[in-house]
This record gives sequence, C-alpha cells and structure tokens, in this order.
Amino acid sequence: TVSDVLPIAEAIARRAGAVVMEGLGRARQVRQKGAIDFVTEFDQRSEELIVSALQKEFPEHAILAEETGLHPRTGEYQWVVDPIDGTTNFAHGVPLFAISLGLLRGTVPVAGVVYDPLHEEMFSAALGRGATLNGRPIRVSSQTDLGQALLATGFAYDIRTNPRNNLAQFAQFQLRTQGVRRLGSAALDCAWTALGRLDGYWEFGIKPWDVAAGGLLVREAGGRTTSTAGDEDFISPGTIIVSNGLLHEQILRVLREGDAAPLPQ
Ligand code: LIP
Repeated sequence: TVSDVLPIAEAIARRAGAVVMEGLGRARQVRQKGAIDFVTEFDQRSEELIVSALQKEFPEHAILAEETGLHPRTGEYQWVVDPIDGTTNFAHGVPLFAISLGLLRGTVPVAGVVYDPLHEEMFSAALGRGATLNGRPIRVSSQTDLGQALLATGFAYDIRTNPRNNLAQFAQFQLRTQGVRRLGSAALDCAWTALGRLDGYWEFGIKPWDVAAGGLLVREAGGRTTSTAGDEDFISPGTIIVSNGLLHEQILRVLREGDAAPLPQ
C-alpha cells in the first residue's frame, strides 16, 4: 500500500535535512533563476541525495524535482520533490524551511512527508491513513469564524511583473481575519494548518513540489485542500487553498468577492 513508502520517504527526508542544516548561515547563491529566485549549493546537494535515493528505492517511479526537473518513467507514480522549501529564508539564515517529498498517482497526492530539520518535526500522511507529526495523529483546528482565524499566504517569484500578485488579497484577508502570516515556506504553511497552528493558507502560482505533500497532510488531518477556484485538483492549476474545512467557503468567498466581501462585525 502507499503507506509502505512513508518510512522510506521519512528516512530520505531526514538525511536531506542533515545536509541542509550543515549549510544554515553559510549558504551562497550559486544560480540565479529569476530576479528574486535563486538556488544555493545546499538545494543542489539535498536534491541530489533525494533523487538518487528515490531512484534506488523506487526505480519505476518518475520524479519531478525543483532544480533538476523531470526524471520520467512509464509507471503511474511520480514523486514531486522540494529539496529546500523556503530557499529564500534558508539563504538569508532565517530558520524556517522544510524538505518536501510528495507522491502523486496521476495528479492525486497519495503520500507525502514534510520535514522541518530545525524543529525536528516530521509531518507524514498517506491517502486514507490520516496525518501524523513525529508519529502522533494530528488534526486541523476547530475555528469557525474567519474574523478570529490566523491564515498564511505567499507570493510567487513573478510578484514584480504579474498583475495578479496576491497583494490585494493579502490586504483583504488582513482586514477580515485575526492575521495573515507570510512565513516563506508553502510546505510548512500546509503542515501547520494540518496541525492546527494555522487555520488556513492560500497562494497563487505555486509549484507541485511546494504543496503536493502539504495538501495531502491537510486532507488527512480532517481539513480541505482545493485550488483557489474550489477545484479538488490543486496540482494542475498551480493555486491552492488549505483550511480546517470549516473556513473554506469563507476563504473562497473573499477570493471571489475581494473588497466586496463582508468585513467582520
Ligand atoms: C517558495 C514557497 C513559498 C512561495 C515562494 C517559493 P521555494 O518555495 O515555499 O510559499 O511563496 O515563492 O515558491 O522556492 O523556497 O522552494
């Protein structure tokens, strides 16, 4: 079953986490991918370790990794790998980033791990088998009032050129919640929603490797994961909302109505 891959994926994520932790505070940009999008040597070393380990353990599985792209296979399973989710935080020495390994069957996430090596927090889930933190079951929050909710979001690397850059939505939610955090790691935004530290997270222009594992974590922790249009498939559109489920329709309404959405009484 798909849950059989979890111990292997967790062990690989831990090994990658150890490599990344060696570089905290001393990472150097080695490749500029865009105006504010770059790679450190530790992204590369982490990804090399993960990809070669996955190819050894699951030779029939394809892999899509953030830095080296697609390693195709003919089977139905594909790993999506973010060797350091929160690269910008990591490169600046900000201690908030994670390793994310998601397993897709088609575009449906069926297993995933998100590992935060700083806090030694291993988030793990398999389809239909629940979500755990360090082996203990986790559940989303029970918050029902958006006005009292703590949300997170992020901004894509094309924020300076893309008119739909999420800044308007950031302001609209700030006025309609207890607060919105921009933590810099989509994988942890999702994992913390699954754990109930956050009540929800949304982002436009997100990549499969950022959110495949995290989106499953939230579903398996009793929450809801959709695209920002409310579709079940959040991988193909490259947009996401995760929430405790109770707040999902309220979040969709603010994204749909913008400034016209009701303000808290
Ligand atoms: C990052 C995401 C973050 C998003 C950034 C970037 P990376 O992933 O975790 O939520 O806002 O634009 O995509 O590049 O650090 O793996």
